[in-house]
Amino acid sequence: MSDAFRLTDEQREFRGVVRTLCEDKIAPRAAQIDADAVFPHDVRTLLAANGLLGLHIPEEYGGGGADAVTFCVLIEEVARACASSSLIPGVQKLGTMPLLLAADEEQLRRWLPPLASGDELISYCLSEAGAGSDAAAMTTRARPDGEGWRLDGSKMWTTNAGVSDAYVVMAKTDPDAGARGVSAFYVRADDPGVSVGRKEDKLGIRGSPTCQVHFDGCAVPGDRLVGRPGEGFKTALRALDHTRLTIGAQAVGIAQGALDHCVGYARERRQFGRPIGSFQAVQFMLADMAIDIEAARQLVYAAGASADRGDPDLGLLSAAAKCKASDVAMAVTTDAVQVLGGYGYVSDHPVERMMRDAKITQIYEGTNQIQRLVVARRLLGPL
Ligand code: COS
Repeated sequence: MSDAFRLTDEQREFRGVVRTLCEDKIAPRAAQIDADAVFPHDVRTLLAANGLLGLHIPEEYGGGGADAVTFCVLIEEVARACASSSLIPGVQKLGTMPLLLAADEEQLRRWLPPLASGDELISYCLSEAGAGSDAAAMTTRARPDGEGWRLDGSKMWTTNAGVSDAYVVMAKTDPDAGARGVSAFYVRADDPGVSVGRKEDKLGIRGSPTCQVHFDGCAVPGDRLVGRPGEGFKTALRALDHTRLTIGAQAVGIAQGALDHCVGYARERRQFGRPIGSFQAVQFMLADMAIDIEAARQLVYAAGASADRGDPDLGLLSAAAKCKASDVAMAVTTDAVQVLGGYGYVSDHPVERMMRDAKITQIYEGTNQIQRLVVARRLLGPL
């Protein structure tokens, strides 16, 4: 479909270039990446070489200086080919966002350039085994230690753990102060006391490693504190306001990939002497998929534009975009498997992988129940 939300000429041109790159170099790898369940270092190198791992980072720190809508276009196009691969730039933004929002100038000049070039990757550590939706219930501690801090605890569900060079870690500096007792830290993967734990065996996004990260008496210097003590929870949630819409873009990309495959299949596959696309039952399924994808895309771009304007209602729009687009992706990919019938259920076609990949978009960066909670709280205010 054409875009009612009018991308600029530059954004449309960018989309064309990225689409070609993804179709030529990433889509042919997607099935193998899923089957191997191994981080695709070749795709990381490809994205870095094309300046796509620091696209969102301001130019003064060596990045591409792209706006949020352009970043959505990138994620959508990579996810259309391979959802696992789209998490490489996606998580790079999630990990750098707390820095961009709260780090001081000296820290940004030190930490961002290797991330902008793609020489380094960074992950975001918020969730724990007992603190998922209730993120403020985290128990990871950071205690003052001489001039610096000492971190103890374990984080869970950390995307790209093990391949990342650095982690932004939310830890309690004042356990009695609830959400106001959390602080954010920049931790290097090779800092003493940091270790990567169990790698999860997942339903989808199997080429994107998800692991526990342990901090065992991990000593970091004082200048690793990001922002002020006690402001880490707000920094973490403000970062998610900027990146949940990115999950929306990923969901749109996965759904578009599934629809594109279905349309080709419906033209070719013949039953009862006719292409199955000539049956209204199939036509209406394809039409509904296209309508829902376009609606979700418009919401994602609207949230991106809200981020670019610095609107105060970004959190609401971002949560809405993530929630809507991920629900659409789950429905569209499930229908895509249905359109292909038995062929959709086996790995000869990509739609079963897309259906498995779509499921996580309803869960991570806040379950869709949490997204609805965020929207409802904005609607109702304090009760
Ligand atoms: N931006 C900045 N600050 C925010 C914020 C936002 N989007 N949302 C909340 N805050 C602030 C609040 O204003 C409050 O600060 P004050 O005490 O100074 O008023 C503080 O953060 C705590 O907020 P709140 O009381 O609403 O916290 P709750 O524990 O009730 O719940 C939710 C917050 C549930 C929204 C939050 O924990 C959440 O988003 N959970 C999901 C976590 C998540 O997405 N995890 C996935 C991680 S990536 S795999």
